[in-house]
Amino acid sequence: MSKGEVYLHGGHVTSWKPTHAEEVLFLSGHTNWNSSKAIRGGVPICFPWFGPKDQPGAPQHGFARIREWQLERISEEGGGVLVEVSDRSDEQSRQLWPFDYVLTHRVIFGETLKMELVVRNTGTKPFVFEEAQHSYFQVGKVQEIAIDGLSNRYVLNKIDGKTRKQHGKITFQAETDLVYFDTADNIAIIDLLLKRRITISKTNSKSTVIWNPWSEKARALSDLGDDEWQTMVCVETCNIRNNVVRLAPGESHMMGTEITVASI
Ligand code: TA6
Repeated sequence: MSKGEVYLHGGHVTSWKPTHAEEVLFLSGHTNWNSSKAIRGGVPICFPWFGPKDQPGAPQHGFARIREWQLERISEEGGGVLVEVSDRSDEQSRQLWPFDYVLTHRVIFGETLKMELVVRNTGTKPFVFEEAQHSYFQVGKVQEIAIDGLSNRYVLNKIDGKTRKQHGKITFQAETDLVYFDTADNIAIIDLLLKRRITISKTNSKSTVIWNPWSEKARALSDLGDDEWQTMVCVETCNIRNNVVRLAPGESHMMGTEITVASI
């Protein structure tokens, strides 16, 4: 049987272990289990913006990952277990973002991990938002993995601010913070040390972020162990920057990620 975990804090998936397989997601042993902080690892939900926002009191990556969500449903679905959680706008969210919404995260833990994030505009004004399933994956050693599926895409390197075209697979030799645009294809993490290939299949997601903080930045993060950066990589299903989403009143949008693991 597969196993998984989801927290109401942030509607956040922290673990998924398919039958006879090791944990697929990375979760920091130094996470701040504090209601005002995001969990470090698993799948933080970034909404309604991604990254920093130039507004007093606006948290990095939006507020969804530090709010308390509601449990809507737990049921069996297609041989797996569906857990559905939701977050809706209130006075506190409207102080930071003056719109009405319902966010639903539908997670199916089975032999694949399927996550659907649905944003619904429940107000009377149209809005524009960014979103991410900021997934952290457990890897053998980040210096020895390769990521396939983003070749020929335009990529913004947030470290030097330059945009270029990706040629071939991505490998890691230093701090990496890359935003790929117009990416619809499957992405694979090829991990020769753990002898597995993790495939990430996205729905209605046009951007993908690849992140590893490397040693210096990891030391500056109080909720990440000094060496933990070596066994994690983020491959994030997003709609950000040029790929923001617009919703008229009454409309909704679903962005999804399905993760599969195979031995190599
Ligand atoms: O997704 C990459 C990123 O935006 C990086 O720039 C990096 O700072 C990371 O997210 C983690 O952000 P956090 O707020 O969770 O520390």
